[in-house]
Amino acid sequence: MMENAQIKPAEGLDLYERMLRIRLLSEHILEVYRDDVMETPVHLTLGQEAVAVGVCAHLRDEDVLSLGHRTHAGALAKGLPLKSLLAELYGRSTGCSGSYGGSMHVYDPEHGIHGSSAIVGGNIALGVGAALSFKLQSKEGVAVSMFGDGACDAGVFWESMNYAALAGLPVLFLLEDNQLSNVMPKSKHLYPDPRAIAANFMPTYFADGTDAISVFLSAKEAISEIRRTGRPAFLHCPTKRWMKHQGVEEEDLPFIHIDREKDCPIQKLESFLLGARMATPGELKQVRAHLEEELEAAIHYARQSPYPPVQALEV
Ligand SMILES: Cc1ncc(C[n+]2csc(CCOP(=O)(O)OP(=O)(O)O)c2C)c(N)n1
Ligand SMILES: [Mg+2]
Repeated sequence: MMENAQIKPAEGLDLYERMLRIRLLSEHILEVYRDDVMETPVHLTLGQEAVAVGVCAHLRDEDVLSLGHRTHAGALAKGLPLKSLLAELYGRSTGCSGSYGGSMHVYDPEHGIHGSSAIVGGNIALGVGAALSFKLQSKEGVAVSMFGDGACDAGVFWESMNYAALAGLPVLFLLEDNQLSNVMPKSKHLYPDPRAIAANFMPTYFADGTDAISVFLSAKEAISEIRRTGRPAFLHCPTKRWMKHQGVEEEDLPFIHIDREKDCPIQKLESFLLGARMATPGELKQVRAHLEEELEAAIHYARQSPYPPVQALEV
């Protein structure tokens, strides 16, 4: 896939920047989380950055992204400012949800994030609702429901695809398939192949979820088809979860095999951009330096921000 990629250098660099921003945030969380400065459960997206970034590259601010419990990659890729997410993780009133949401409940309507849901599968229907709203208001817009393989076990997955297909709604069903539902492998929790089932309702697409270019190209096709027809589509992206389901410990399930070099979406993109002479090592270094500065500023902003006042708890 990578060799023949039809992608412009600026698009490639943009994917790189967005993925690295997410990665640096994860690394910061790994550094400080054990000090209890972030009193929120965190579901890290280490190793999974390419899925959100490859899809969101084709979305506009007014398009909607409906997220579940694993929010960081999607939220940042869609445009939630880093400092706003970081302040939320630090429990400060300047956070994107005013400190009341934490990692699983992010909110940024300006960038098409109307909340996220920790009810596994629940957010699939919320994305369909956003697509219905676009249709009823004759607004251009695409909604993306991003969910995991675990969510495919839930009835709402089927109900949402059924209604979206029946009503003809502009929604992308984005399956970020890390092949785990908490500690349970997909083979133990999901009988059918979700893409084969989705094919009864809508066109389906596939991408290697550890490869940003693969996701970018498949998402481009899927989203342009949705914009053209106003109808739903399904995109399946197998990927790998590097960490335990929740928290800052590395995955240690005996049946999971991660090669942090081969499976790293950022390293893959780096090699591609350099190999195709779409970027120089200096340019990639510059991107990293700029992101490190941005992160430092965001950490400072978050730590300087006030906790919400006690009065805010009064109804
Ligand atoms: C309705 C519901 N059932 C169970 C849970 C507990 N739970 C939280 S995350 C999770 C696993 C979800 O797996 P998946 O949808 O594949 O997402 P991933 O964590 O892999 O990104 C479960 C079972 C929940 N939050 N909501
Ligand atoms: Mg999963």
